[in-house]
Amino acid sequence: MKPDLFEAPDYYNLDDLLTEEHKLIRDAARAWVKRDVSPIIEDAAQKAEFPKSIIPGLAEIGAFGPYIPVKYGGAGLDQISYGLIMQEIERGDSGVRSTASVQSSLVMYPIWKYGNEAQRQKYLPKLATGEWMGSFGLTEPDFGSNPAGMVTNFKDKGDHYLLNGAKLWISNSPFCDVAVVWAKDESGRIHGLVVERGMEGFTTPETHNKWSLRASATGELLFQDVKVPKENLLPNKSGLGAPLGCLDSARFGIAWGAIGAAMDCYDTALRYAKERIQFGKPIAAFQLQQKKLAEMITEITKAQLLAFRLGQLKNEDRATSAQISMAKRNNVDMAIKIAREARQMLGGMGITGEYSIMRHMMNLESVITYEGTHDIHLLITGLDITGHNAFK
Ligand code: TGC
Ligand code: FAD
Repeated sequence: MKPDLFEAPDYYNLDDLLTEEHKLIRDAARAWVKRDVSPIIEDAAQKAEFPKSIIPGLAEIGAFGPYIPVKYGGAGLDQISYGLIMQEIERGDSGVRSTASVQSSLVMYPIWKYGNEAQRQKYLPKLATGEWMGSFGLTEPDFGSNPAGMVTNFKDKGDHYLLNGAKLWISNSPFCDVAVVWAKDESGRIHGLVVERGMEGFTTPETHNKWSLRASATGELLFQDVKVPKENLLPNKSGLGAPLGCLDSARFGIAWGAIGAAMDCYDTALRYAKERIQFGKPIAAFQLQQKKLAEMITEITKAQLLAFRLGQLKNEDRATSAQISMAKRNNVDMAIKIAREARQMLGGMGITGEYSIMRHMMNLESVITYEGTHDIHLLITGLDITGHNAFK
């Protein structure tokens, strides 16, 4: 892979809106990605391996629980800092950002928000350092966009719960130490349970043959009569709103992360276009290529503004789920379109692993599907503005 020469576009001087702390956090994450992710990520993706060696680095830049209070091992930062960290990590690779999103928003967040003090003390500090890695089990083979239909369930057996079922498409599952699993009780109400590796009947087979997020490990969570101690149930929230609340936090991070992938594609294509000579001129001098680049920077700038404003609203605890959906949907769509255009600008070189663009493009096919598909987020906006539910 070519050396990482990334220069971040900031067409509307958005840095002026950031605090010094935001910039320090962002720049530290950016430098870490350049130093520790870029040199190894193409190889990891080609081999379809999650590069576990980067776990301590992710913890060091605050990517595990950026907004979780310091007393639980988190970084105690605001939501814009969280977004900036996700942006920089996904600039490197969406799969690496996935690992951080899951750990922070889908594992640490529910334990922090819905867990009791003993659960927070037990799990959060180890998750913050990466000593323990987590996964989040909501999706099932027959229930993806419609998680309310889940069939994974647990029965009260007096001194423990007995858990049965299967989760599919679970990021980090093959190596997770703990899994936050959503399952129905005997009355059909959804609860979160923390399942630990080593519990009898709990297995995590890996899903192979992915053309997307190849540097992220994806798998199943299988439960066959797993005895889960009663103290592992998250007591402070139940119902579908509990897992959906976690998704709000992760979708927010993705809205920022996708900007990183888009920035990397744009920056790579711009540099290439200035250097690549055809018909005696740099291809950057042709109108057709300028149209692509001009539209890319326009869309990136719009996405940055959307994410920044959403970050302000989230800091004030005023961001609605529908606002988060709009940003996730828009920004991932923006990134995937930029990746496709940027790939073409590199001609044949664009399909090789010498450049990051094709990897971003393939990764974004997952990002546009997980955490609510492109269609689902449109329907969330539709419901929000019309009051009519078009899901069912
Ligand atoms: P609905 O009747 O609308 O809602 C049920 C209850 O949930 C509440 N609620 C929310 N609460 C918090 N945040 C949200 N975003 C919420 N959306 C809804 C709602 O108020 C209600 O509460 P209550 O108290 O009245 O019961 O539910 P529905 O069954 O009609 O479904 C709505 C729909 C389709 C929007 C929802 O099911 C959905 O978002 N589906 C998409 C599923 C999804 O996103 N799955 C993601 C799995 S995790 C993942 O992909 C991780 S990828 C990780 C990575 O690698 O980065
Ligand atoms: P389906 O729900 O079957 O959807 C298929 C198609 O139908 C889509 O185009 C969808 O938009 C459309 N559709 C569905 N319902 C409607 C409707 N009402 N109206 C119109 N169109 C509709 N899940 C987890 O729980 N944890 C994870 O860590 C996790 N990580 C993932 C990692 C990867 C790499 C991938 C690919 C997925 C991951 N997921 C995870 C699962 C992800 O959230 C689901 O794939 C996603 O929610 C869609 O579900 P599905 O794949 O079953 O598609």
